[in-house]
Amino acid sequence: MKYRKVLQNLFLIRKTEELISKEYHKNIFRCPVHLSIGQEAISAAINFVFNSKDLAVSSHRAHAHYIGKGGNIKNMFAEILGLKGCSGGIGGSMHLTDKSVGFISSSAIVGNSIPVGVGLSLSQKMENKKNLTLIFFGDGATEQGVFFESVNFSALKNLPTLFICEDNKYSVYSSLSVRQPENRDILKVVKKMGIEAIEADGNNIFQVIKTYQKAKKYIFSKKKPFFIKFNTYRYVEHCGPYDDDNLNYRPKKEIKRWKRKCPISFFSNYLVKKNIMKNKQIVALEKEIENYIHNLYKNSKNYPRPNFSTTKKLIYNEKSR
Ligand SMILES: Cc1ncc(C[n+]2csc(CCOP(=O)(O)OP(=O)(O)O)c2C)c(N)n1
Ligand SMILES: [Mg+2]
Repeated sequence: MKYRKVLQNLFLIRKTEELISKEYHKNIFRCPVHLSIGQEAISAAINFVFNSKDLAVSSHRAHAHYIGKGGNIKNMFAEILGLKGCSGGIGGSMHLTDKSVGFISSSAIVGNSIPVGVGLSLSQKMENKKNLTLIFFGDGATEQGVFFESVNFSALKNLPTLFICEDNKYSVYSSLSVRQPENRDILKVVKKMGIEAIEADGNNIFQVIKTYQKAKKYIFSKKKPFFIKFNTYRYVEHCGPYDDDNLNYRPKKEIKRWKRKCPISFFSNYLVKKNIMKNKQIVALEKEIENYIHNLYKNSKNYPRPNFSTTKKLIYNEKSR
């Protein structure tokens, strides 16, 4: 394993999100942001197993997936600033795209991108491609009707779909216990619908990589879809850059427990313990990436504004068919 590269990927996501968090109060971003601080390992592992021809779609919490898939971070900053970034400046944080690395789209409507991902995997199967589609969504999205239609269709047609549920235990302020009957296990539900499903520790990047490898092997050898549930936790508020621990919808003990399981501390401690990297080297790499991200952000401010007179062309209507 390329340890330094793994740590680099983790820092790329954390430092981008921290910068957005620090800058948010200036009111220069033209959209709300949903940060993945605490959930980085699931995205940082992507390019160790999948390549740019494997496609991906995501949800409202898309920055980490976009970066993990290799998306251009400068273009993403520009997009969030309302400039002509990765989605032409008309999408914002929740509608990211970078076709060059196979990151097709993300969507603000919970569950909305799941059938799009299944459609992409259908096209991969029809064109005999040796690639698959990664669909990232939250635990809340598994309560949408379209999730079940998508799982059913993918199972029925034996598509190369990898469903990736980031179970951070909450949908906005609601925990699983107030949303679903006790003991409903999404893995059992999905398995009964005909899809192999496993869960793993989403904060342990070794487990994440291993689980992705297992899923990929299964999808190509059995020619069937696969479902992963990664257990994880977000550290800041549902939408926005601050913590909202004062609202008390999450027990203090629970927050503390998950903060001790920080994916970056976990991996850094491993590297130090095994004498792979010294603490000093880790701190230096962190600083290097922080500066790198800062420069990308600075340069993204020079992008032009979108030309709104052309946006009409982008609206779907009968004539644009
Ligand atoms: C169809 C729909 N219903 C409700 C919302 C409001 N909403 C935005 S994010 C969200 C929570 C989704 O939770 P989850 O899928 O677990 O993702 P997480 O935010 O935890 O990453 C909700 C209810 C929405 N955007 N779309
Ligand atoms: Mg959630």
